[in-house]
Amino acid sequence: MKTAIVTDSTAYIPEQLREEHHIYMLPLMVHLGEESFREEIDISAEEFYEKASQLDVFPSSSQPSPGATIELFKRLSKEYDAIIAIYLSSGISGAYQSAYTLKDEFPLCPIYPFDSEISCYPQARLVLEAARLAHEGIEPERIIAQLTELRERTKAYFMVDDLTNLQKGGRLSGGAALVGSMLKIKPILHFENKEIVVFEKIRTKKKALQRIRKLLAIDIKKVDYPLVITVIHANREAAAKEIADKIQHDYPHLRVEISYFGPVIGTHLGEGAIGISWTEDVEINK
Ligand code: MYR
Repeated sequence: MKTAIVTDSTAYIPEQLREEHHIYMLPLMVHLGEESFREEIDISAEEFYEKASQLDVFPSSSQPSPGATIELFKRLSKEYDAIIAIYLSSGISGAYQSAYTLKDEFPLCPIYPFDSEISCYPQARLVLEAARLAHEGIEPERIIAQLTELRERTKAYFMVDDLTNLQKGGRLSGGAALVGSMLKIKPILHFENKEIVVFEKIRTKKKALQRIRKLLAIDIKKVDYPLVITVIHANREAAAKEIADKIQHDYPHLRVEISYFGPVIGTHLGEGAIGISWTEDVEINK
C-alpha cells in the first residue's frame, strides 16, 4: 500500500525534512499590500516580518489555490494508492473543507483529508508520524486512527504581543467584542473545538510564560508517555532559544525543539508571538 502524505505550508516543516520523508506541501498565500506570495516558496518568514514591518496596511492570508491542490492530487493519484492530506484547523481556515470536497474525485486513489485541529509544529508532528506509518505500508484508515489518537495528546498554548491582528483577521473566537485597551492584554490562547479562544487572561508576557510552563509541568507528571516539546516564535529566535534551554534544563530526558510562526500564521498572530506545544514523542522508541 503506497500512501502519499500531503500537508499545507503552515506546518512549517523545513524543506529538507519534507524531502527526507517524502512529504508534499501545499502553500497558503500571504498578501502584503498589492503583492501576493506563496509562503515557504516565494517568501521566507524573515522576509515576511521585514516587509510587514514596513507596510502600514495589515497583511492577509488565503488558503492554497484550488488549482495547485487539484494538480498535486492528480499527479499523486497516478503514483500512489491513497492520499492523506493533513491541514491546519478547519476552525481557522477553509483549506481542509476545500480538500474535503475533492476526496472522491479520484476513484482509484481515495483522498483522506485530516483536520489537525491545530496548526504549526504540532501539525508537523502529526504529519511526520503519518509519513513514518505510510513508509511502513500501514493502511490509510489505520494511519488516520493513529493520528486521531496523537491529536488528542497534543497541546499548544500561545500568546501575542497584541490581539489586533487576530481580531482584524477574524480568527479569535469572540474577538469581535474586544475593544481598545483590551487588545493590549497578553492572554494565553489555545484551541478549543478547532477555534482559537482565550484560555486565561494574564497581564504580562512573563507571567503568561510561567503559567504555560506550569501547565507543561502538570502534563509531564500526568501522562505515562514521553513528550516532545516545541517552542514556536514569530521572529523571536533568541527568546525562543532561551525558553527552550530552560525547559531542556528542567527536563533533560525530553526532546525540546524550536520552530517558527511563518508568514501566514504571523499575519494573524503578529510579530513577537510565542507558543509552546507538546505531544507524545512517538519517535523516541522507533
Ligand atoms: C487562511 O487564510 O486560510 C489561513 C488562516 C490562518 C489563521 C491563523 C490563526 C492563528 C493560528 C495560530 C496557531 C498556533 C498553533 C500553535
